[in-house]
Amino acid sequence: MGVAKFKKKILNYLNYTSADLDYKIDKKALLKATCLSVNDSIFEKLQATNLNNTQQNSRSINYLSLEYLMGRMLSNNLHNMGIFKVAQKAIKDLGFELEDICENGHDLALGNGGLGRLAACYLDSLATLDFNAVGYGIHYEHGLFEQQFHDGRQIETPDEWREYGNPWEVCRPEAVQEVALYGFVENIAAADGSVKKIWHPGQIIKGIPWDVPIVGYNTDTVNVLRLWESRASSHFDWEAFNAGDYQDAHSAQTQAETISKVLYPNDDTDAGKELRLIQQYFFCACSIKDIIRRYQKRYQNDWSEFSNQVVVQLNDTHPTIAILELMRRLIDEYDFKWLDAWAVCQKVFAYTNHTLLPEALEKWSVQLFEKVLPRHLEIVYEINQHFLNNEVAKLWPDNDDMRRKLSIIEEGDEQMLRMAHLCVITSFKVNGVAEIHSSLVKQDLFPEFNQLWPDKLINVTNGITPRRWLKACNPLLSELISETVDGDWATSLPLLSQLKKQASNSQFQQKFMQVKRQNKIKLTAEIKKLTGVEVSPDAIFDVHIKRLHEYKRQHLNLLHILALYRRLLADPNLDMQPRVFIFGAKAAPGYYLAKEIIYAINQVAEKINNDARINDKLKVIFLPNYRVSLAEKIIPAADVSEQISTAGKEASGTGNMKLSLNGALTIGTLDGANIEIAEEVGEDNIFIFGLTVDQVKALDNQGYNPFEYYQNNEELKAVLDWLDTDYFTPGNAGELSVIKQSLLEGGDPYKVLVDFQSYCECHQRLGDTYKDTQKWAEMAIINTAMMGKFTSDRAIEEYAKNIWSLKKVKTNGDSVGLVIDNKKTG
Ligand code: 26Q
Repeated sequence: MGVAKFKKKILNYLNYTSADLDYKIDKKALLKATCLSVNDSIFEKLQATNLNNTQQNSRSINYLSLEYLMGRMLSNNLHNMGIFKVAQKAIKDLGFELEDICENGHDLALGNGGLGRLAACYLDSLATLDFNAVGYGIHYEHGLFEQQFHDGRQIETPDEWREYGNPWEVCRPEAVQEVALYGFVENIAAADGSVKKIWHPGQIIKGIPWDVPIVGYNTDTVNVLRLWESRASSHFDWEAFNAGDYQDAHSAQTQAETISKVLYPNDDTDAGKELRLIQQYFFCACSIKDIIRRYQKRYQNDWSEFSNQVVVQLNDTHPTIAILELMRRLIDEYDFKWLDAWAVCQKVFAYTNHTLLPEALEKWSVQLFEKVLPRHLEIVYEINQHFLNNEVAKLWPDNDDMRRKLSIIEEGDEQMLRMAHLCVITSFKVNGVAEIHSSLVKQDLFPEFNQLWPDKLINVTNGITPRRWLKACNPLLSELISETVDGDWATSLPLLSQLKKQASNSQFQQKFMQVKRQNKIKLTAEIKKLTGVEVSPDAIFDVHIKRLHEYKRQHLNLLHILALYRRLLADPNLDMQPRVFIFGAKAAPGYYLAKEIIYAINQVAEKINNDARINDKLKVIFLPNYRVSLAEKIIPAADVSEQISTAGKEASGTGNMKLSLNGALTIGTLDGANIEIAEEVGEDNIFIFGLTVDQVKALDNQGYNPFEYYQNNEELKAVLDWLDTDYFTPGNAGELSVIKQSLLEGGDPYKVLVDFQSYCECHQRLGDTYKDTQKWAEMAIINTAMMGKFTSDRAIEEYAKNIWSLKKVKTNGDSVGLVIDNKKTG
């Protein structure tokens, strides 16, 4: 498409859709018109992809995830459609900058953090690699809360992402589903002695599908992300209304619509809530119904092809109920024998584990489950009996300990369903998300399951899409790379290794660092805009961006900042490279200590940023409302990437990959994907510190006394004691003491004090290295050059080959623009 044609389209939409009465173009209207202009071509490709999948009868992967962190869509869709430059010129002709227009877009923030963003990257790769894939999720009315700081404290406000409509979604009334809840199960004895189960639900909810097109990069494939919104099944209770009972008429509707109202923040205190269970079931039931609907369009009631046509990936245990729902539908509605239904499920489901933290492993009270999903609980019992009596009894006969340990039902004061056990028992493959994580899943989390089924547990190291995380977010670096590297690195990221031979070339080093400097200058302006603080692009930009959690140890970073500050106060002429520490993090609303850590960082920032004595050598910036679109601004400008979780706690991390790809050097522990990043870039090009997984385990076994570290390290003691004073909270001594307490009396569960010394020394080395600008440039270039492994394309190819047995479906360009018989498409 040419510039003139695109411009004409935009103007058309402005006239006919926005009917701009002021006769002047407003940025929001221009954004909408631009989105609609590219949507024309996107939907054409979407239809063609659909038709093609039907014609080729291709097997599909159904990605089930309660979370998708898509971010903004316009710039990525333009890049993937190959019309970014065209749009840029067209918008310029209209007197605007495309970048400016994109800034008016709202993030699609239907997720919490890593797991949700991973799902979004995987959808991008699935479309780019021409796989027949559907993403299923929930159309939350409010995504992740927006974060503001009031007097340094986090305040949450609702995310209103659809306030002005969302141009990237289309409602699909033809695929509406109904979902049952509550009620009771009736047993009807048949003549042959079998028992027919009939579930009499207490409530019916409607699921409305909204489709978001997922555009592949440089290909004709456009897949779909299908998001379910809940509604009351009959729109309004007119009988009640006419009888004057307005409240009753409304309440059923309100209750039903509550289900998809809000995304749960990942918060342990929220686990176990009835609404969350209903949300999960609503989502699973709609998605399974839709998968069956699509299958039956092709095969009607012939079920023999189901497991050849359908594979379902469970993104963590959150969609586990899909297993029970498919069992229920096959047995109760399609008259499958129990073992036949089970055989289908075992071929269809695969499960990705994202955590080893015991408190994050999902459990549901049996009592609650029985109330909401009585029939599904019966199915759990039956699966468990088969499993214990056949599989467990075979390997460990008469072993009650083992039965207790592996059972889906955990005994105790309250019986609980262990969702991960159900997932592992059913799934044909279970994967962890980085080498170290997957081996810990085998060794520590599920050793007995690994003994039972030695080939079931595997690894697929996470990946990120280079389209969003380099091409779109860092145009200057992308340009430099494209000048230097042969081939399309955006689809073949390992091509970046060609940069390695430029790493010691001083001319290239200068260009590379010039790009970094430009990006830093840009971020400097953003920092000023968002916080009012001025920072210098000559300082080291040290970035710590991720959800706030004790295991991610933002407070270790804070203690080191306090140590630097103290040293500067003692000697304002200290030979230290100026540093700007940049944080971005949301804390779950109910996570008390995480919120206190945010407060502490903000208070320390306030003090340090206004302290004239230290000559601007240290600045601390906490950017509010961290989200995908903010990450896209921070990452290209980062010199240093903080990846400092306690070894063994971070399953993979993906921010580590994004930062390194954009030429930041990692300071990190040997945890998650950091280990594989170190392998790729070489240990000379990364700053590693701290305990290893084995050392953490040894310390846990022998018992650890944080007071010893406190007493034996003068600097550590001083910075911890500082938290008890009112130095950072004038007039309110002790406001920051909770952090110290958690590290001393609280037992320091994440070994912050143990790693403090080694972290400080590592930062010292890092600072010394930065002084050698050539050396630093060389290391940064090597980081970008060696990130090829971490493209989500590689990860998706591994899933397709090792788990899904999925072949690519090249869309036949001819079918684009055909008049399509809708009955034949899925
Ligand atoms: C649980 C109960 C109730 C409500 C919400 C939740 C909930 C929601 C989201 C629990 C966990 C999550 C998200 C977890 C997550 O993001 N895990 C991260 O996944 C990334 C992708 O694999 C990894 O890189 C990170 O290491 C891992 O922490």
